[in-house]
Amino acid sequence: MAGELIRVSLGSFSIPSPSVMGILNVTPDSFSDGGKFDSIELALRQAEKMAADGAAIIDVGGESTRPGAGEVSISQELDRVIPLIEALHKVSDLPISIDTSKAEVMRAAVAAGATMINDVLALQEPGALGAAAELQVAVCLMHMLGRPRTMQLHPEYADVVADVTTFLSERVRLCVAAGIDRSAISIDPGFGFGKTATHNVELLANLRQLRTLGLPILVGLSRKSTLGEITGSEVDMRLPASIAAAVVAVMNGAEIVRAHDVRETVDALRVASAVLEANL
Ligand code: 7PM
Repeated sequence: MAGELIRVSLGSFSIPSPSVMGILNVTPDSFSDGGKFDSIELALRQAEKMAADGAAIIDVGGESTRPGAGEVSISQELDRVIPLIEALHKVSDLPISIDTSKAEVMRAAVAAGATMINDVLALQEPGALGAAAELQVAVCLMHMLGRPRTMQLHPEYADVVADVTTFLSERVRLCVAAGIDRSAISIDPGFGFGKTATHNVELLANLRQLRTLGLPILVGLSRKSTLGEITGSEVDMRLPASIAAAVVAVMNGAEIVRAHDVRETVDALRVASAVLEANL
């Protein structure tokens, strides 16, 4: 039956494939800030629940990448995520990923216990590539067309699947040239980041093309607006659509699924995993 037959190794850790990366946001809008201690306690409790529910990685993010969002200062981002990573590292053995594009946040997060950098800008910010190479941790390189403030205005591609594959292939080449171990790199097509619903569906349908890079594929589809466009459901009613998308992604070759609803996603991926393993 569904075991954990397949594993994927990323930098210093290895996880079953498929696995769920649990989303732990520490932005002011995600927790009503009744003081720092309260928000850390709340986030820790949420992380413990995600671990119990079967998450393989906890992704800590303090920078809103919401379309149209403003920028977060370095000190704000450090204040939000570093105390939480320190606390989390003390109580949990799960790999901790830091969702950031800033070199200083990467350094501080790894010093606090993070072993993965999840960068929606694929290490293109000043100093980020060098920091990741020095830190020698796992990285996830994501594709984005444009920048959060404007990326959804009128995204256009010659061929979205080919364009995303070419971009990621080039970023992987630059990362390896900068000294990052190829075995530490995962790639992500960046659903919703400078893409229409049609682009996102085309990417999901053709995810296998990304496998030509020979690297683990991570996807984030949880509650995204494309799922709202397809189903007509508001963001808090998109769990069934998110699960369907996660299962399709895994059947099409994704090994890591970034999700808000860990227990439900883990359960769904057990079914996908059993089917995939039947063909081994
Ligand atoms: C508002 C809009 C808030 C969008 C948050 C988001 C991804 C990610 C995010 C992803 C990887 C969300 C996004 N999405 N990192 N960070 N892949 N690697 O829906 O798709 O969580 S933020």
